[in-house]
Amino acid sequence: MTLQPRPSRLKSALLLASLLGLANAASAATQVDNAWVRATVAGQHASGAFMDITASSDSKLVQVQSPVAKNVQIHQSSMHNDVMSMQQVDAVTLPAGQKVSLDTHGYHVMLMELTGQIKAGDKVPLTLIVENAKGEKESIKVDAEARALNAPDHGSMDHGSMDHSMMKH
Ligand SMILES: [Cu+2]
Repeated sequence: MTLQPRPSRLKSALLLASLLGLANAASAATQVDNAWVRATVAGQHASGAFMDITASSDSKLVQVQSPVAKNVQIHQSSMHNDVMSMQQVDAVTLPAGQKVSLDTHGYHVMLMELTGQIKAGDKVPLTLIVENAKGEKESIKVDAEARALNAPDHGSMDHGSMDHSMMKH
């Protein structure tokens, strides 16, 4: 059978490619855990994404992309005289080996101009662009689970109860 070598060579090439892919994933410089997105109600145009990010070397989160939103920004919430506000930031600093939480109190990923409703249980694809101190960029893909508005795992300040449409972005 003279045809034998070609498919088997192709197969081993594919196997090699997948092994290399796994090796790349295992050595990824930045780890993302507990990614979730707040589910929305019909007609809501914005939502937040939250996660824990740990970079292996001094880095910064410079951009986030998602197919569910036409405009994705990185925001920082702050309290001034009991008034909550948030503003866009260029990047989030990720010190080497230190877990940085994007949560409902500080930094978060703002998904704006949503293309549709995000329902609890949906998997929302996010691509994080992280830049290290050498200026090298790494993109990390995560599937964030959408959780209901009343998800109980955050503190007294409920980001979800705030009406983003009334906030100055
Ligand atoms: Cu925001």
